[in-house]
Amino acid sequence: RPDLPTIPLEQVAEHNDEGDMWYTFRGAVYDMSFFLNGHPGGAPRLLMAAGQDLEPYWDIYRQHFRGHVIQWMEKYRIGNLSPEDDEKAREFTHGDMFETDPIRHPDLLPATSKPFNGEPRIERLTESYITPNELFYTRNHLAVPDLCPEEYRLIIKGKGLKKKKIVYTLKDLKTKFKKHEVITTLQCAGNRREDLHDKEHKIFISPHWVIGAMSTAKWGGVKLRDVLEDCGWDVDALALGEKLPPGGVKHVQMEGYDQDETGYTYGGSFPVEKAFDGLGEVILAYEMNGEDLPRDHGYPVRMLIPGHVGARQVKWIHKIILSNEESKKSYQCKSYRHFAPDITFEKDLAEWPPARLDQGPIIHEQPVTSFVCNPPQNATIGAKNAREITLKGVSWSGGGRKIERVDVSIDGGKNWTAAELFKPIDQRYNHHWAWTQFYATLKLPEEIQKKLKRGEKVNLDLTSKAVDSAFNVQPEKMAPYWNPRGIAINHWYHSKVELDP
Ligand code: MTE
Ligand code: MO
Repeated sequence: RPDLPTIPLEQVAEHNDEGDMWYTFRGAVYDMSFFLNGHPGGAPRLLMAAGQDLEPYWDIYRQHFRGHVIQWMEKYRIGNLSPEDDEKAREFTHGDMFETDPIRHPDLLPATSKPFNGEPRIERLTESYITPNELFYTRNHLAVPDLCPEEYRLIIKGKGLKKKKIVYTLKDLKTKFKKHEVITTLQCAGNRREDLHDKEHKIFISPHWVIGAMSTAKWGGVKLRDVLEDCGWDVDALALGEKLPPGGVKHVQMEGYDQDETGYTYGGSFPVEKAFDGLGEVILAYEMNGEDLPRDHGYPVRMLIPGHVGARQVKWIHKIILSNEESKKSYQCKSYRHFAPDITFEKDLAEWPPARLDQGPIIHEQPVTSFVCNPPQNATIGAKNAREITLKGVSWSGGGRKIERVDVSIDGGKNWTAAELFKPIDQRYNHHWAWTQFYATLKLPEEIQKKLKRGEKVNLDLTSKAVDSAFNVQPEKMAPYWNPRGIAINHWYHSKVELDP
C-alpha cells in the first residue's frame, strides 16, 4: 500500500492508551482504537501491546495467524513503516509464558499451540467408552500453571458463610470430605467451529476445532454441596426448596490459577441451584480416571459441573464466590453467547458491549449432538466383495438429557436406520452426564455391491442424527443457527468415505 504515508516508529509508540491504540505488523501501521472492548482476548492484553509491534505477541497467541484476521485489519491500516523501522519493531522480544507447559500426546491434533488446544482423532473416541487421559481434548485459554500441591489453596467467599473467607488446602479436601466419583462427558461450546467458518461467514474466535473437542472421563473428588455445607450453608433445606439461598445468591463464580501477562485470571459462573442439588454431582475433582488430574486438565483441583458446557469446568480452581451476579469475566459474559445469524463480529461485536447484548443468551447446557467417528473422514476402506459396512460414533446431550435414539445413514441422510446404543454405565433420569456410543452394521444396497464386484470405487456419505429425552433433534444444516461466536454447533456431521474394491 504505497498510497499510505510512512509513519516513524516513535510516533506509533505514542499511541498506547485506551481509545488511542496503534500497532505495527510486518511493516504496516494500524489504528485499532475502536477495538478495545471487542478484542476476543480481552482489553488488557490489547492495551499491553498498544504502540508496539504485534508479531511477538502473536507469536505467543498464535491463533491470530489466520488470513482473515490480518485481512480484516487492512481496513484500519493508516500507514507503513520504513524498512529500517520495520526491522527495529520486530527486535522486541519477551519471555515465552508457555515454556513450562506439559508435553502433549502426539495424537492430540493441535488447533492452536500457544495456548494449547488439541483434539483427539475422532476414530479413537470409539475405541473405549472412557477416553484415556492423554487423548482427552484439551482447551486452554492461557498457559498451564505449575502448582505445587502443598501450596494449593481453595478460597470460598460469599453470602451466608460461617466466615467471610474460608480456605481449604488440597489435604483438607481429600481428608475432610467423602470422595465422590462421576462419569461425565465434556464438550467445548465451540466444538466444530471450523465447520461454521467459510468465506461469507467468518468466525474470528479461536480455536477452530474440527469435531473432536468432546471426551469422557471418570472424575473423582468432593461434592461442592458437601463443601458448601461445611462452609455453613443449609444445602438440604435449599435443595428441598424450604429456603432460598442466603442474600439472594444466584451464581457460583469461579476463578482459576491461570492468568495472562496482565494478571487477568480465567473464570466463569454457573447457576447456584446446580450446586446444592442433591443429585447434581458438582464436584471439586482431584482425580481423572483414577489418577491425579494431569496438569493440562487442572492439577491439582478442577471444577466439574456435569451436563454443563466445557467452559465452566474451571481448571486449577482457586476461588469460588457465591454471588447475586454472574461472573464478569469475558470468558463468561462475552465469549459464550449465542447471537442471531444477522449479528456479525465485524459489524456488531467488534465494539463492546454491542447494542443487542440481551439477544445473545449465555450458554450453560449444550444441544443434542452425535457424529460418526469410524470410519473417519476421508477414509479409504478396502471393500473387496463387501456386503455391509459398520459405523461407530458418539452421541451426547447437555443438561443430563439421555440419548434415546441415534439414526445413521450411508447416503448423506436420504435413508436412515436406528443404530445400536451402548452406554455401559447406569445414570439416572435427566442425569445422563455421559455420552452414548452407537454402532450399526448396514447392508450395502445391491447396486453398490454390484459396482464393487465390477471393481468400481464407491463413495459413501456417512451421517447420524440423535434424539434426546426432550425429543430435541439435530438440525440438518447450520445456516439458520449460524452465530458469530461459533457455539452450539450440532448439525449432521458428514463423514465422506470411499469403498475401494
Ligand atoms: N479452566 C481454566 N482455568 N482455564 C481454561 O482455559 N478452559 C475451559 C474449561 N476450564 C479453561 C478452564 C474450556 S473452554 C473448556 S472446553 C474446558 O475447560 C476443557 O477442559 P479440558 O481441557 O480438561 O478438556
Ligand atoms: Mo470450551
